[in-house]
Amino acid sequence: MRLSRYFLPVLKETPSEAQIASHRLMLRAGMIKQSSAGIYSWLPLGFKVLRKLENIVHEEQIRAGHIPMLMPTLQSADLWRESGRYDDYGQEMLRIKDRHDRDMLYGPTNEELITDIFRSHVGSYKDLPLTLYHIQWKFRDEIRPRFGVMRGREFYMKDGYNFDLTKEDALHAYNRHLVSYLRTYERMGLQAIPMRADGGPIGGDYTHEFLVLAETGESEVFYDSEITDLKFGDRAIDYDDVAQCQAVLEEFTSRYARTDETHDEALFQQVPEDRRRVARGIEVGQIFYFGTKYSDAMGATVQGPDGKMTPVHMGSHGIGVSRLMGAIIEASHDDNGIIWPEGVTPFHVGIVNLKQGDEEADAACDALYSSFTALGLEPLYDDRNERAGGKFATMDLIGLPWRITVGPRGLKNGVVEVTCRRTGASEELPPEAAVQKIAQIYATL
Ligand code: P5A
Repeated sequence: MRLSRYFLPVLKETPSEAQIASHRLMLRAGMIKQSSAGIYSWLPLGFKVLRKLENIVHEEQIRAGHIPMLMPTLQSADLWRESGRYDDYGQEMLRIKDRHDRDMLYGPTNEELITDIFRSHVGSYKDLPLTLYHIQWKFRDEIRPRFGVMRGREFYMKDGYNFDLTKEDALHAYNRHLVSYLRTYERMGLQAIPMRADGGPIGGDYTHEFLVLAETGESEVFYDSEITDLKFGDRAIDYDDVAQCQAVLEEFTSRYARTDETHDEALFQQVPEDRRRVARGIEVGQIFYFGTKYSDAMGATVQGPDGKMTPVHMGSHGIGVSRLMGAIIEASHDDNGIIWPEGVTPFHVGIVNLKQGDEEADAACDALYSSFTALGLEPLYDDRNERAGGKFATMDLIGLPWRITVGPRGLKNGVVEVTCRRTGASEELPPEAAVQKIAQIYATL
């Protein structure tokens, strides 16, 4: 993409309404624009990152054997009356009437809708296990929407639902989700720690939240610092292997790690004092096992091997896809702007032309652009007639991990400058070597 043809409405001023770095930077980098409280338009740069996050989530869900689908945002209130949650959900639910005076709602989550689909089409244990998921907009009429996409009213969520014959099978589904979530967050350059939490309006008392540690996080968390040494990494995993998934769950949840809702001071005191941490975190996902709560209420049963009808065991599992963008920026920025991890960056590399209109510089930039594109990488080429300082400031603000600076002086010596956004380190390389270096970095992802 050439910047002269893109739509990147960066702001010079720091917006006064933004209290935390991610919100400020997303507004300044022209990624989002508030449309009303807690509701945002996703401008091209923000939308690009959202798609990247969504793709990673899809890839990891499919790898785990979960099946993608799409349910609507608007739901009929009748299903929620069946589960008893229509009244329970309170003011967070946006209630709407259609022209026939029927009660509708903008879905805050989809347990009822998916249970209805399941009971309409599945009648035998032979069709189990089954995990269906979608990535869809949700609406929760939060009393205090704030921090930009972090606590929105309209937000993008991946929500998955497992249906199993037994509690044991459903717990395997739970473990599978835990493993796939660890992989998902790590691919986004994040460490998200599973912590025992509370079921809240979803239900169930077996649930873990995934938290990214950050001073600006909304949750208070208590944990054993040893847990931060754990990495999932690129180990091989067989999602059908019950023991293997269970072992990962045990490895990642055996140390003390809880949100304030389930915090137990007496247990916490058993952690050696030098490892006890009280901090704040951003909740980027939550997994639940709630047994037969919805299948009992809504009659979702299957015929078991003994011929008897039995309610299915269920869980639901959510990732806050739009919130993740805020969490990544909170975890990865400096005074000059965002620093995207390579796995989610909107463009792979920025090309800055120091002397637009100079024949050689223009030709060298065009050649770099073609080389990257031919390799399947997306460059953002700042081809505007602007001062170098302004171009660098924009590149730093939008946070592309790699920048190539091209100017007549370097070209005389046959080199361009490659700069790493994270470290600020630069090196001079011939253009082909610069392309190779950057291509190699992305090839290992
Ligand atoms: C699990 C999937 C559920 O709703 N039902 C379907 C279960 N869980 S949850 O924890 O309530 O939400 C899942 C994740 O969504 C994100 N999230 C939000 N993101 C932005 N703004 C909000 N107002 C908001 N509310 C929830 C969180 O990341 C949460 O973990």
